[in-house]
Amino acid sequence: MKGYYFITDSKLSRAGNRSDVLAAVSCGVETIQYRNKNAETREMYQEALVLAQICRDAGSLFLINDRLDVAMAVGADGVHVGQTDMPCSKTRRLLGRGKMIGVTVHSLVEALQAEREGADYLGVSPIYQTATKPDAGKPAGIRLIEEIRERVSLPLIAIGGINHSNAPEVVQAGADGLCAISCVVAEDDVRSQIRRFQELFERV
Ligand code: 3NM
Repeated sequence: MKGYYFITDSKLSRAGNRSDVLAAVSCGVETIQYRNKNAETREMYQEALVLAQICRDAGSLFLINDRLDVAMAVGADGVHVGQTDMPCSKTRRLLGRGKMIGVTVHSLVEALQAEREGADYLGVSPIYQTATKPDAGKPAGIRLIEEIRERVSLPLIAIGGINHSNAPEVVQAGADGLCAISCVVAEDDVRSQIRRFQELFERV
């Protein structure tokens, strides 16, 4: 797992999740995560069905944030869980070996635990201050990426307050990939915002 990683945000999106996901897959984004903290289950299921098909057609991985049930119902490629969601070890038992599990970590201790519990990749967060997730907690800075990089060989996806000016230091610190939400989906041209991040990975 490498490069720009896309997460939906229907509250911040100008064009809507479907349009954003179409833009992301047209840029060749490897992993798309459907995250929706506000929808009822039925709405989430129906939207996930549509997005899963778009990703399948494009050959992108489709993951769902937190909702293992929705992921299983739509045949997603896996789930992404946080520290207050279903534990990674349990998620693995429910989901099986063939699916992908990402775990958000805020410290080296959490990273080592997620690795032991069978995570496929780690979301390292929050790197910088972000208004997109009000409960994200205190920014860890790029030192957390360096610290985890030294001890863990899983792919690391950095998230939280990342933009075009701070992204280079995030990659330099050892992140395999990064996610930036507000500075992509809240802009007019989602594709060109994504391309700018992808070009960064092509350079390094
Ligand atoms: N998770 P932006 S921060 C979805 O810290 C998410 O776990 C975070 O949005 C975490 O790129 C975040 O606009 C939002 O800062 C990131």
